[in-house]
Amino acid sequence: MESSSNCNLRASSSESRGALIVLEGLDRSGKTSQSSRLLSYLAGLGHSTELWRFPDRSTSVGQMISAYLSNKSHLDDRTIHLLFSANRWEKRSLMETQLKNGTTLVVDRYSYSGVAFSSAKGLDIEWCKAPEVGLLAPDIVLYLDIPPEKAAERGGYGGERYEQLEFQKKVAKCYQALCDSSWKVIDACQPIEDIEKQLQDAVLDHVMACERGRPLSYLWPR
Ligand code: Z5A
Ligand code: MG
Repeated sequence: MESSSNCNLRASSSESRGALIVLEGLDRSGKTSQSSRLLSYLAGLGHSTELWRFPDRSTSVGQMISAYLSNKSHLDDRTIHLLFSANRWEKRSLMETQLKNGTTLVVDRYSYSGVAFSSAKGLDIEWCKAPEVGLLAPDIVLYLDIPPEKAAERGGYGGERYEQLEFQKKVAKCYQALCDSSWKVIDACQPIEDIEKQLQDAVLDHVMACERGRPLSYLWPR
């Protein structure tokens, strides 16, 4: 019995898969720009790769989130938190399918945005993490680190709800509380091309390890 379950473990841990790569950071830290560049880089090396982003505004849950972010609707803080989480859960099984098919996913914002933005409003961090438990854990989190004042200087802070300097300062502190060994922190004040190169260097080992059969893991890793 024991030896057969060990065999199963070995079998499942040697299945090749794609890597789950997440980009996180404050508004205007460069996540979307760098996600596209990373996608092109990995695709150019011949890896099957897709670009994902959260919130995914194309779903009905995503449309409720979009209306909230653009101040067209008002929702209680816990309600919107759970909608952001639901928006990830509705994509979870597709995410697993794609990874198991060998596709690497470059994901622009994930559960860390969910927890950082909601806990910045004063919600308990453990309460914020709870609905994320069981989602797939990233193989690496690329955190684009920028002082909130510098991010604000990049312009483009427009109508969306969280695009305010004082709030972004609180979010930055909340992100710090989430940083663990799966994170690679990159100075996001550098030139775009320098950051791009550092991200490329950071992901390759993970992509290869996943191709060699690193098992999937789940939030939140200990
Ligand atoms: N949110 C949440 O509350 N809970 C959740 O669970 C999730 C999200 C998933 C959605 O934002 C909002 O939802 C977000 C968090 C919250 N609210 N806030 N704040 P979004 O992801 O849709 O936001 P966005 O419109 O994509 O903006 P962004 O993410 O803030 O920007 P970015 O992607 O990090 O930056 P960028 O678009 O790549 O670059 C911004 C500008 O800076 C642009 O002009 C670039 O050319 C420039 N840039 C980029 N890099 C550099 C460097 N290195 N130097 C100089 N200039 C640069
Ligand atoms: Mg973006």
